[in-house]
Amino acid sequence: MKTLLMIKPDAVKKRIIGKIISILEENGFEITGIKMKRFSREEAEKFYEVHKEKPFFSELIDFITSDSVVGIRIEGEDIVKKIRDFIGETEPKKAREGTIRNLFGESITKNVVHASDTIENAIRELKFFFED
Ligand code: 3AN
Repeated sequence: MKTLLMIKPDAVKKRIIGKIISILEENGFEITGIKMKRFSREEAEKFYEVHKEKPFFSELIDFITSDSVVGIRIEGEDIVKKIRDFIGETEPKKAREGTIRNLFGESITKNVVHASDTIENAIRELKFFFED
């Protein structure tokens, strides 16, 4: 099974890409792909299309296109759920201690990383970064 963890622009600006990758490796996660890119507005709107009716949608698109992002493919058993648990809750203040969002997140928008929430979304989201 595969999932996508995406490092967001706030983390790229803070120069903690390496730190996040180290934390994943130190915790035994198997990284099988890494790609940095900058989303166009159109692509970002497609990536986050499930949120298009939400009041925060334009803020989310402005933020995610404000700098590059890094797509990380991680493989393993039950990996979608394991990575979701590992990043912590959307709101960093509520995220469990030691999770990536708890350690580095500033706000509900600037929350460092995204991770696919279902197997179907993982397949869909990985295509924004990787061909196979
Ligand atoms: P998660 O990334 O934990 O699955 P979702 O799917 O609820 O969270 O939200 C998608 C993204 O939209 C989040 N990563 C977050 O940055 C942003 N977001 C969610 N809720 C809000 C909100 N109330 N205000 C601003 N941005 C939000």
